[in-house]
Amino acid sequence: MIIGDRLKRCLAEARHIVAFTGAGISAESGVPTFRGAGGIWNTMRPEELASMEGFLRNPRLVWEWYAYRKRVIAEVQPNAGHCALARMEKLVPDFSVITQNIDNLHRRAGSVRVFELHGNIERNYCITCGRRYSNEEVLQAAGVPRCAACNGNIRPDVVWFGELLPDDQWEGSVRASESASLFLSIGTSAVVYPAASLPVIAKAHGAYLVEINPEPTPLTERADEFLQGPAGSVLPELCDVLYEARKVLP
Ligand code: BV8
Ligand code: ZN
Repeated sequence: MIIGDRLKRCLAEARHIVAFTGAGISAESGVPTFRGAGGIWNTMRPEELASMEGFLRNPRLVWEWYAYRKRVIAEVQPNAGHCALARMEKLVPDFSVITQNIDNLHRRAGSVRVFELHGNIERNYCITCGRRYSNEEVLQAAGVPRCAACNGNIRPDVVWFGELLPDDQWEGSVRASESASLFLSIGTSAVVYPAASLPVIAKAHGAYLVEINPEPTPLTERADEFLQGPAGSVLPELCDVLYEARKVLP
C-alpha cells in the first residue's frame, strides 16, 4: 500500500485522530459481516432478528441467533487491525475509536477511548425491570432466558433497528467527529444511520477523510483518500508511518 505525502503529513501533524469502524475490521478475526460476500443479511432479514418487533414476535429465534453470535465472538481474537488502532492511540495525544461493532474486540485489543454506538454483545438486560445479566448467566438458559427477579424476557444490550443509540455514546461520537483533524472510516458499508453520518460531519468540520475498505462504498466518492485493502494489512502500515513521523517530532 502506498501512503502518499499528504496522508503522511496528516498522520504526523494530526491533533485528533478518529477511527470509525464497522463489521469489516472484525472480518479477519472470523466474525461474519452483515453485507457483501458471506454477509449475515444475505440469508437473514435484519428486521426479523435485530429489532424489538422481531424479538417480541419470536424471542426464541432471536435468542438462538444471538447465542450463536455470542459463542462465535467469545472464541475469536482481535486482529492486526484492532491492535494497530490500540497502538496508534498511544502515539497521538487525542485518539478516539467509534465503533458500530458489538464484539468488544477494540477494548480486548487495548483501545481505551472507545465509543460503542450499537451496544455490546457481552451485556444483557431484562426488558421489564432492567436488571443486567452476563453472558455466562444467559447462555446457561435453555431457550429464552428469563429474569430471576421478575421473570421478564432478557435481551442482548445492543441497539436494534428503529431504536435510539445510547445518548452518551452518540453525543461523544459527534463531538469527536467534529474535532477530528484526521477521520479514518474503516470496514463499514456506510449505509446504517445515524452512524454513517459521522464521516460526513467530520469532513464538514475540516477533517481529512480516509476510507479503508477492500470495496468502494457510498462514502468513497466523498473521501479525500480511499485506501483499497483489508484493515488487517492497511492499519499496521498506517501505524508504522505514524510512528516514524511522530518519532522525529519534538
Ligand atoms: C435509528 C446492532 C432513529 C445489532 C445494528 C426504515 C425503518 C426503520 C429505520 C430506518 C429505516 N430507514 C433507515 C432507518 C434507520 C436505520 C438504518 O439506517 N437502516 C439502514 C439499514 C437503511 N437505523 C436505525 O434503525 C438506527 N436507529 O435510526 O433510530 C430513531 C429515531 C426516532 C425514534 C426511534 C428511532 C439503529 C441502527 C443500529 C442497528 N443495529 N447492529 C447487531 O449487530 O446484532 S446495525 C449493524 O449494521 C451492525 O451494527 C453493523 O455494524 C452496522 C453497519 O454495518 P457495517 O458495520 O458497515 O457492516 P457491513 O457488513 O454492512 O459492511 C462491512 C464492510 O466491511 C463492507 O464494506 C466490506 O467491504 C468491508 N470489509 C470486509 N472485509 C474487510 C472489510 N473492510 C476492511 N477490512 C476487511 N478485511
Ligand atoms: Zn426483570
